[in-house]
Parts: sequence; C-alpha cells; structure tokens
Amino acid sequence: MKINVIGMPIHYGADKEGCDFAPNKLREMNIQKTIENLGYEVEDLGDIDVVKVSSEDKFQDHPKMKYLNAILDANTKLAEMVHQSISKGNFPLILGGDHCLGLGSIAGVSTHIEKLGVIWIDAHGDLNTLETSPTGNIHGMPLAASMGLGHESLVNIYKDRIKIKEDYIVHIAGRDLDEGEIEILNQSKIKAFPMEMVKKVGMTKIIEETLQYLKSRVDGIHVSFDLDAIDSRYVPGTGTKVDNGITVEEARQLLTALASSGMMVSLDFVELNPLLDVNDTTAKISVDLLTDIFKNLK
Ligand code: B3U
Ligand code: MN
Ligand code: MN
Repeated sequence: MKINVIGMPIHYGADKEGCDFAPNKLREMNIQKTIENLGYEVEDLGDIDVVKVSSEDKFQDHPKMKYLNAILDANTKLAEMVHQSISKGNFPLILGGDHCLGLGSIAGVSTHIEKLGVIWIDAHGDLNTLETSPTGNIHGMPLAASMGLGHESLVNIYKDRIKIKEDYIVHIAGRDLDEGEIEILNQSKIKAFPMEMVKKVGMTKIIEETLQYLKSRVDGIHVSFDLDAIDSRYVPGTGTKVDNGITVEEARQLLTALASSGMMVSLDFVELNPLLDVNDTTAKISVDLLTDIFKNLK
C-alpha cells in the first residue's frame, strides 16, 4: 500500500496561529523517511494552497463564522486530493493544520465508501453548529457538519449531501463539550466513549467495543485524531489543551489497534502547534505515534 502525505497548513478554524506550521515541522522531522523505513512507498503530495486572509477580515464572509470562505476553499481542494488519493488505491495521511480539515478529508473519503465509519478522538466534541458555537471557530464544527448539522455551506462542501451517518460515528476521549454540543450528542446516534468512561473501564475495553460496534456496520473507517485528546501535561504544543485526558501510551494503544483492525482507510492528524511546543515534545510524540500507526497498518 502506498501512503500519500497531504499537508493542510491552516489555522483559520482555530483562530490561533501556529498549527499552520505543523506539516512542515513533521516533514523536517523526517516523517516521510521514517514511514518509508517501515517498508512503504510514500508520496508527499505537498500542501493544500490556503489563501491568505488578514485577521481583521476574519468576519468578512459571515458575521459569526470566522474565515468561512478560505476554510471552504481549502477544504474543497483537500476533499479533491483525498478523493484522488483513494481512487488510486492509496492511503491518505492528512497532516493538520487545525481540525476544520475534517470537513475536507471526510468529504473526500466518503465519495468512495458508502458505509463510512468515523472515529473522532478529541477532548472536544467538534459538534457545534453556527447556532451553538460560543466562538465562531470552525474547528469546533466539522463533526456536526459532516453528519448534516450546521451551516449549509459546511454541510454541502464538495458534494451536495450529508457525508456520514450518525450511527457510524464513534467519539472517544471527550471531556470539554459546550452545552449545545452535549444536547446534539445526546439527541444523536453517535456512539460516545467520554473520558470518564475511558477512565472507568480502561482503553482495552474501549477499543474492543469501538471495533465491535463498527465492524458490523461499516465498510471502512476514517480516523480523525486531535492531539488534545491527550492530557495537557504531555502535549504542550497544541492550541486548546484540556487536562484529565488519555496518556500518550493510551493514545498509542488506541491508534495502533485501529490501524491493525484492517478497516482504517485514512487518517487526520491535527492540532499540532509548533509555536506553542516546548523542545519539540509534542512534535516528537506526533512522529512517534505516526510511526507506530504505520508499523501496525493492515
Ligand atoms: N468547543 C469550543 C472549543 C474548541 C473546539 N475545538 C477546540 N476547541 N479545539 C469551540 O470553539 O467550538
Ligand atoms: Mn478537534
Ligand atoms: Mn480538540
């Protein structure tokens, strides 16, 4: 299997500079060579072109959603690139960038797999809509939009249709959801394993239940991994840190198990912010986790 690295140097969804430097940071740390050394052919497709918008103009396209048109434009290009990658039988590895890129990656993958499962690993819900968002930051909205909730421009990005079914979604490690997101989650058919449940039953059980749940329902799984799922102590280099998270070892256990399930078809790796990092701690963890994922990919 050939791996396609796709860089998405965008920070507009987080409204905080820094995660746009992450794809090149990971390249500098030899992510390509490291994956090649595991025996894969790796082709780096480069970066998605993200248009420049100054921060004074963030509300120019919409009064409440920041940088809307730039985010739609970049994610439409990302969706097409992911679509092309999968068309060739390759595995797209999408390096963020902030989590707004889930809009594009899921849109691209979903053109190929009718019953597409999504595993969203994140301290946050990313289930806000235009109405519930307390910030107007679009990185808090991609999961809701992908299942058909929120502003129609986000919901209908790339293809004019809903991208994933609610009951094909598993959310893991949530612990910082807004009130509106909790309501959306409770009214939805999303299978959620919030942090308190991970703590209570242990990661082994969460993995088992996640795979058992999806195996009978879906034909392939897109994994969307937000670094802030990991406890704030271990990952200084991410933009919205939350305590009480999973450990690095639990993240490794989860991601490698998903990789070895034989069902994972694509991966987002998001919210690394090199400007906030301390001695490259978080960048090193990222390379390390990615290496272990590809070591186990089936
Ligand atoms: N839920 C909040 C905060 C947030 C979402 N995702 C991150 N932070 N990383 C929001 O802005 O929607
Ligand atoms: Mn996120
Ligand atoms: Mn998050």
